Amino acid sequence: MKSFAFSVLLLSAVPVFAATQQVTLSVPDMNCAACPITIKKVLSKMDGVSQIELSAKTHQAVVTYDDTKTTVQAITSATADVGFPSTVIAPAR
Ligand SMILES: [Cu+2]
Repeated sequence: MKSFAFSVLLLSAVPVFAATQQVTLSVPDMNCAACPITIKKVLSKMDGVSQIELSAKTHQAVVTYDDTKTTVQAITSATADVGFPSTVIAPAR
C-alpha cells in the first residue's frame, strides 16, 4: 500500500515538470553585440519566460519558459515585434 501511494505522488508531480519548456530559436538578424540586449529586454518582460540565452555569433536564442503562461508563438512574435523575426530550430522539450 505504501509503494502504491508513492507512485500516485510521482504521477501527480509530472505536470509540474512539464510546465517548464526550453526552445531554441534561430534569429538571423541578431548579428552584433547590441542585438541580444534588445531581444533580452523584451523577452524578460514576458510572463512565464524564466531564462534567455542569446548568441549573436550563432544567431541563436535559447529560451526557457513556462508553457502554462506563454507559448513559442508568443515568444517568436515578441522578437519579431522588436525587429528580430525568429524561427524554431529545436522544438520545446
Ligand atoms: Cu546588432
